[in-house]
Amino acid sequence: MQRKIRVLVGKPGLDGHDRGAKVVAAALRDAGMEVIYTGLHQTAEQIVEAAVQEDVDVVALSILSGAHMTLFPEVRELMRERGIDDKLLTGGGIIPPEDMNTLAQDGVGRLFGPGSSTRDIIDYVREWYAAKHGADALPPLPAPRAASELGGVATAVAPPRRAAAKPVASRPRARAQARTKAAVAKRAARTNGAAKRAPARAAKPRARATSRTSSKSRRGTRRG
Ligand code: B12
Repeated sequence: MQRKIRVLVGKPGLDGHDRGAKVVAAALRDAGMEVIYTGLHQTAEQIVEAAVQEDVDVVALSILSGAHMTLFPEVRELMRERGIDDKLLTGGGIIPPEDMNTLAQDGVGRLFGPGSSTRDIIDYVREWYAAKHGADALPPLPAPRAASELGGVATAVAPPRRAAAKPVASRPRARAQARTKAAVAKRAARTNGAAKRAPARAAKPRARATSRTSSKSRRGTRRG
């Protein structure tokens, strides 16, 4: 029978880095999984208790504090004690490859470091689930959601940002830049006129001022 894969994303210890956990939790959810995020500062006991109560298939820890060599074995041991060591224990964070290898020997699944693709994480969890329950038990991946359904959140299926941007003329910053350019041009025209009317001696510095203004306005044009 097909059902959603249930994943507990846990943040054990004093580690306050929650961005990776949230990114991964959202990606797994968007891939059709049922995701429970524990929030920050959980003990290993709290995480395993939640895994038992929520009857999850996967316990996924995010650890960027450097305490992974303590926390993964602790959670693995508690999972054994509670009889849920047939579930997948995986995760990621700042974990050196040699530590990943050591933890793999203790029954911890694949671990993902910085820059890992969420696609790889999704595939890994789905492959583990298919290997345990059979390919027929694997629910299909949901169709990518349209940008409109995501309330403006950019995803791979959202149109490129520039296409969604307001037309240049209606943007307040562009309007302000246009007003500045017009004012500079008006001032330059006035200065030019004065230079023409003024005696030759006064014309020189004004001409320099004019060229400084126009070089500034040229730079402004390039930036804008
Ligand atoms: C942003 C950041 C912060 C932010 C955190 C904001 C937040 N709410 O998350 C702030 C400024 C608060 C911060 C504080 C600190 N930080 Co900091 N921080 C970073 C930084 C620059 C980026 C982390 C990040 O968000 N990356 C983006 C996310 C998307 O990537 P990610 O977390 O790595 O997640 C990916 C993978 O790791 C993996 N993954 C992660 N979690 C999970 C979970 C599962 C289930 C799976 C499958 C995969 C997975 O998949 C993700 C997608 O690719 C890193 C350096 C780095 N380049 O990694 C340092 C870094 C993590 N910080 C570090 C340190 C030391 C600290 C402080 C102790 C500094 C201090 N002295 O105060 C404090 C600790 C704060 C605390 N309470 O814990 C060190 C950790 C060193 C270590 N463990 O050996 C790092 C590595 C910087 C360094 N090079 O020294 N930090």
